[in-house]
Amino acid sequence: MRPTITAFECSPDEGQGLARDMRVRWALEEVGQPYDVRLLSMAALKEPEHRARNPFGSIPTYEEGDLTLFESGAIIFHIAERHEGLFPAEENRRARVIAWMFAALNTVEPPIVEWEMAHYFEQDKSWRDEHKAMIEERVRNRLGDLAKRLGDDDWLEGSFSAADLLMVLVLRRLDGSGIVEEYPNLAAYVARGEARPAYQRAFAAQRKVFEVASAD
Ligand code: GTB
Repeated sequence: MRPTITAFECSPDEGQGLARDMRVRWALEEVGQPYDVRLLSMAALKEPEHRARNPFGSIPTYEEGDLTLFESGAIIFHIAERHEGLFPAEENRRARVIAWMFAALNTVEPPIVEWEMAHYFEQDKSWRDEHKAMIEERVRNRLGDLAKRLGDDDWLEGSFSAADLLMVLVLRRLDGSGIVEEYPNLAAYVARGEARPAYQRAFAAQRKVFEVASAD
């Protein structure tokens, strides 16, 4: 059954693929599953109709028959379970991929989100520089550990998996900061993810939404 996902009608990232619908688009492209997109305004996100899909009034969501899911991690997990290509067949490797999915969302992403908040919303605060430096140290701690573990490997667990999909997009949230570039193997890892044809298709699809919206 063809799923429907939700995305911003007018994404604040202006087509850079930083909003979390990109995770779902990329996963669906990796497994070759066509999908429909329901575009929502910021106001529509908070309407009861959307809150029935996601109690927090956020994107992305995923509807497939009588199943409605929210939380990008849960959606990627669902797609990976039901299609070939994002989870390894071997049980222990699959368990380790799942651990890395949690690591991307629970261990690496939180300080990066904090960095974004400080970068975008604390510009006028007197304590901004001190706070930003503290957060950057936390981000560098995580990235340093991740870089050591990845080493010269292409992907986190042998071949490309749902874990890499999430980790690459989490790292992309630092685009423009120069921090990922301090770890050449991580920068190459992100570039490898971005070079995948499925990533390119997903990126082009979300970019098109921005181009159509800005042509209006
Ligand atoms: N934990 C949830 C998940 O993983 O699905 C988080 C969902 C979430 O925060 N969604 C954001 C949202 O809907 C969009 S992705 N926000 C609107 C709201 O809640 O009212 C976060 C995001 C937004 C914009 C940019 N950007 O412009 O660069 C990047 C990331």
